[in-house]
Amino acid sequence: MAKFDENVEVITKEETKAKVPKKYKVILLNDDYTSMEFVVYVLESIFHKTPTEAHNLMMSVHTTGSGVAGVFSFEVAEMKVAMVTEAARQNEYPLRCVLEEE
Ligand code: TYC
Repeated sequence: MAKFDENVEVITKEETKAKVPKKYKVILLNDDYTSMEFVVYVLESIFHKTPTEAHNLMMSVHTTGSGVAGVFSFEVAEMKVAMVTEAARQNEYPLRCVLEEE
């Protein structure tokens, strides 16, 4: 609280609450045309999965329709989506992934 003159009082309150940054899921979507090998390659190279993790996650996406490849800050998640999309287009696959707020 600061008193400037007889008539005006300015009350200041410090903003102390640190906001927890939101996290975003990168969700891989199934399709009928992308090869299983390519999806495994994407999960290993872009999402740093082990060969076993990549295989299991790929099969889970294949059977259920979607799966979480990873959880990241918005900037990193956006970059992962761009990298997957670019690699898929280079290889002429329709593979898609999307962001979802956690
Ligand atoms: N369904 C694809 C196939 O049978 C494999 C696949 C798995 C594609 C996961 C996309 O995100 C995906 N070749």
